[in-house]
Amino acid sequence: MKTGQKSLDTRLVHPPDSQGEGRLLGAVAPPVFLTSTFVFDSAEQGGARFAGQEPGYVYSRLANPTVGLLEQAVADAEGAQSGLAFASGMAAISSVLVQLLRSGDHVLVSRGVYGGTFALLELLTEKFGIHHTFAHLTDENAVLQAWQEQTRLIYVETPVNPTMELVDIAACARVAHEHGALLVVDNTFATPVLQRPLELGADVVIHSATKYLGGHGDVILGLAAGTTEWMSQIRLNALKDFGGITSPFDAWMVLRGMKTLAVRVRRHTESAHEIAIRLQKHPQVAEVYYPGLPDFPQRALYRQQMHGGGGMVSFVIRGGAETGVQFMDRLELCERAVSLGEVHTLVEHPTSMTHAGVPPEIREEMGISAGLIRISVGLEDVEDIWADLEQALKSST
Ligand code: LCS
Repeated sequence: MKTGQKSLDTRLVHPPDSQGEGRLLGAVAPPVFLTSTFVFDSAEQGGARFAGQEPGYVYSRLANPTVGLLEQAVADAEGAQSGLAFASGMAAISSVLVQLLRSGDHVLVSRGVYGGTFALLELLTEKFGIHHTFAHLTDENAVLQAWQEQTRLIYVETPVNPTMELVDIAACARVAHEHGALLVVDNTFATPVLQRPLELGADVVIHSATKYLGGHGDVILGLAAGTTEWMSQIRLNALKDFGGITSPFDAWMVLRGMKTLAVRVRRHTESAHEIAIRLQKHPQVAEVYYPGLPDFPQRALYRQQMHGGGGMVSFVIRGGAETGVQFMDRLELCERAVSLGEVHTLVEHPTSMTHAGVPPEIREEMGISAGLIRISVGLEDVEDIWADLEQALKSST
């Protein structure tokens, strides 16, 4: 937090509004500008706006006031100069990567990313000759060892989905910058409440706002934040021309979600921590992956870059995939569903669901075993969540 700046909790409730557009007629909640285009007072004015000689709206694929409020909100939450909103987390990731990379470049990737990101990286390799390799980027040496001559960008998730391994953000930023490269961090799992990648040296931060930022399981949206220079380039090229923009209504939903982000993330974290501790003691559970646990293998890194373990817990059930499927089918309160970071507790099986498209040998290298179950701990009473998990674990012995 900068001196004199209000705390993140306060800023999430009162996000910046540089043009006063969120307070029209004194409305406490911002208007949803459901308009595709904007009228010019004169042809000359239209021409001046197209030429960038006069500020003002032109067309909602280029900019929209409601979407703009969300872009300001994410920039403020992440401590960035500017933000951008996209149709989905994948639209954000693909637009950022296409803008920052060119044919022949190499991308160094955390050992484990969301299945959709994995598929996108494969597509970039096959169609555009942008290569990538995965590595455990857990300290500076590991990053240096994995570095290649053509590496232009490091792309990481941390905690990694779904193994919860941490990537050393500051070390990645140092090595990338020493080589004139960039670091992009997908901060979906941790959120700016628990981790601030830009302050640790990252150049661009990305969110699937479908998850914690939206928070209620009712919207798909992606966000990016970074310097005004990078964000303007992405807006004027990848976002405008590929057209993966979000709707003003969806932007409004995420703006509303972000107001309660800090409170929700704290409660998600508290409950997930408790669930992780109880799972560790359960005889049906072989291993628990949760960064907030006192015996988490990367405890020092956790303390260095995170302010809480977050709401995601993964565990390995004894008996492999078959027991895992039985466990999932017996859940009564927790929902069998992919996605994460919302009010409902969601349970999924990465091998057959989110990471089914990742070849088995790579899945294995990523630490995704057949018995791995991922829980997105929701906002229900933790005792009710545990009672459901426990009864499902008991009957799957
Ligand atoms: N980044 C991360 C870390 C994700 O987990 C996801 C989606 C995305 C990006 C893509 O965002 P979207 O386009 O869906 O807004 N993760 C999902 C998951 O784990 N289950 O279902 C979707």
